[in-house]
Amino acid sequence: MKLWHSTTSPFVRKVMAVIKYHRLDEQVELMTIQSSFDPHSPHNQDNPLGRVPALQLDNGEWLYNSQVISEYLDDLGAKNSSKANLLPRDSQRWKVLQLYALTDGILENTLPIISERLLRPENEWWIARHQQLTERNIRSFKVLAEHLAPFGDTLNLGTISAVCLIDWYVLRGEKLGINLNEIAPELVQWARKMNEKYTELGETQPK
Ligand SMILES: N[C@@H](CCC(=O)N[C@@H](CS)C(=O)NCC(=O)O)C(=O)O
Repeated sequence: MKLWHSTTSPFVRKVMAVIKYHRLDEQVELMTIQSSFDPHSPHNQDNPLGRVPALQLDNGEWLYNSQVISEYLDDLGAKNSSKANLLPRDSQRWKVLQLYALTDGILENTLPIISERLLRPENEWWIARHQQLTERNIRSFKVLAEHLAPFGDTLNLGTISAVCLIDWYVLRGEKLGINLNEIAPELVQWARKMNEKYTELGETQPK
């Protein structure tokens, strides 16, 4: 299999954590790009959506979207090893998917902000929209903390997604004009503990 990959993307990191958890490293060749926003970046030839991650299966088919790819690899890994699924099959499944939906929603709310702040001059930023999205994100971080609490330090696709989101927010905090340590210090602390406890997370931290 081949994976369009970037070292900073929280979506890619989630997939990488699944790969490491199921020890699929040797089955997936990483193709690392410099900028997912670059229209000339080679991943655009394989993913019409222009996004990373994208995974090519051994039969040549492509999978787009980090959640679809993560679930595919989680199924594959669980079938070939004795490790439990990261997306549970029991009633916990919906709670884990809800965590994923919250983290994905915050990231999708943030992408239009970060792309402008990284790539456009300040006088072209749509400030009112950034404020609206940021307010939604701040509300959502509080709800995320409530939803995370019952999981403690367990590892699943939802808690992995949350760690990837939180660390990415800390990495990009200055550009975003948001200090997550002020808004949700308990989340930053929780992510730090998760990174220490699980090599899948510690080894995939954004650089
Ligand atoms: N919902 C998608 C989002 C993927 C995504 O937006 N990735 C970013 C990198 S962090 C990207 O490729 N952005 C390119 C662009 O927006 O042009 C997923 O879960 O895979």
